[in-house]
Amino acid sequence: MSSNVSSHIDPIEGDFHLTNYQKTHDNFSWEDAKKLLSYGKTGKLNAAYETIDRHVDEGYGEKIALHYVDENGTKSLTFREVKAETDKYAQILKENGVKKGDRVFVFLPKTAECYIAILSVIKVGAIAGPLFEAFMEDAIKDRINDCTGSLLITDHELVKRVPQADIPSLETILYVEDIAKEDRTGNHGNELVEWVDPEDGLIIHYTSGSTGKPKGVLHAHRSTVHHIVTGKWVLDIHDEDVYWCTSHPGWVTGSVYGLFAPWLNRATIVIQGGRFKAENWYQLMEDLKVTIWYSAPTAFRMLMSQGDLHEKYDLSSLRHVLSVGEPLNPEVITWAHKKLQVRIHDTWWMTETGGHLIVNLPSEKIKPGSMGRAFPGIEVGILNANGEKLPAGEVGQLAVKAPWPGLMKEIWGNEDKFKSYFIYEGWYISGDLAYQDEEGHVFFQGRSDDMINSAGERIGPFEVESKLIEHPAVAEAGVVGKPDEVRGEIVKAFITLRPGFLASDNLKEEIRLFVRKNLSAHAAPREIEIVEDLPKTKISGKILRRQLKALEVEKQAVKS
Ligand code: 6R9
Repeated sequence: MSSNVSSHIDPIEGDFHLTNYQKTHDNFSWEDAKKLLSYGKTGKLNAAYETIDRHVDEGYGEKIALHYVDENGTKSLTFREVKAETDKYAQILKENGVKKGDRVFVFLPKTAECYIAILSVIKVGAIAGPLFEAFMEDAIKDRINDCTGSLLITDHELVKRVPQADIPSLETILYVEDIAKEDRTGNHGNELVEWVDPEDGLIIHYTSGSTGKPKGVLHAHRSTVHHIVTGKWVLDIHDEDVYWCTSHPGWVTGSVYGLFAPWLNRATIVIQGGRFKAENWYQLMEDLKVTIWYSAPTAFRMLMSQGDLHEKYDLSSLRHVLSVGEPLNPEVITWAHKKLQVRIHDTWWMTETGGHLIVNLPSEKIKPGSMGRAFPGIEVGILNANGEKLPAGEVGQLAVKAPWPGLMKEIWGNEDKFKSYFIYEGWYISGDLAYQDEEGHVFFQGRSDDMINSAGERIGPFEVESKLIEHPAVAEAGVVGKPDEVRGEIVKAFITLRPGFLASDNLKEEIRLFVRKNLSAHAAPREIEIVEDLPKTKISGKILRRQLKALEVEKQAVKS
């Protein structure tokens, strides 16, 4: 298959203001990063130490580490204060018997405590399992059960969604409200730090594929090297920066580029609670003088739909903007360039890759429609079905030469799944389809499986289908991503009804709320269509999601 898609918009030249900045990072390699960390000195490291405590030891304790913003205003903490808090949490974890390698989950809204809790788990050598704040009972149960989590840090509100009786491994629940009341000073030097090997477990993120329940992608402490280097080169972090990543640490973007990468580079980060609201976002950037901003196409499209709202705000502090998670429309890049006077730098990576692999470096030209080029030291290949490299312009499987420092360590308890990413000798297969042009720019063309990407969030159709058929009215379900202007895709469910149930809007709404209540808001179908039959394969009777999806795409083509 040859591509006929090429960008109809002229490239935007590199930002030479940024080039000067970037010069200071040139030649900073994976090896140089190791030398900055205790890794290079002792062979051991601890990502929590490197992220926060190291800066205190190096004399930056009084620098602001975070601004936490909510409806009550802004609260700021220095690196010394964040260290003291993680020490306090770490002490409590140890008193509760947490040991190296234990899985400890954190289920909190986007607050300073959420970041502190994650770091404290890592500090004592345990594996952090951050959970997205919108998860409901089944999503939480499945994840903690899968890797037998023994302890959970949450609050008195969210705990109502934790079905404790169904999670036998969960021995202890700690509440941030109670920890806050404990009066202990947290200046502990380094004695709470568990020094670990680069291959030891750091964090586990659950992510969806097209079949089965979400998989636990386990990352190792060695990823720190990937985080610090891409934080410098791609995020372009410098000491004076105020950095804002809008993602919750329950998603890999929120942990790697919301917490690790900026703090490894000693940035002041912004943590904002609450949902998307254009006015609040612009106001926050003006008030805190945000200089680097990492968000997602859906958010940019929502801002773009607000017309000239941005004119009411002073956004002149912004110097570097990045995007991730879903295709970034050329129109959005042009809008931001004209109206906000910034270039949006797309980045491509996945939960499994642990860090950026395809990027638009600040000093290079951007081709709207392309995700960028391979990060220095990374080899990208577009492969055919035999695992052979295709020439420029041909669409194939987007693959990356393995390994690299941030690559996942394993899929929890599922070696077959892990191996399925490496079916061609030496390559990691992403599941995305793409082509590369003569200059190496990579153009995303879709997924090769049925995974849904709604507003940058990965949703596995199987998980939603399984939940749908738990509803008494639903006989069978096929779930697909329906193209959508703002969200990229929305979750659309085709269902057949059990005998005795009549199709109605009320029933559809009830079924939608059933998924929302038991699984999560983002996975609940925005559209449900009741059909007589679902298309199936003749031999095995599998539901043909591809056919359902083709129908949706056709319907939309007719409309437009
Ligand atoms: C970090 C993250 C990974 C999937 C990936 C691809 C899609 C990510 C993209 C993009 C187009 C980009 N994706 N970045 N699609 N342009 N710049 O998103 O991880 O949640 O695991 O999703 O997201 O399909 O395979 P994750």
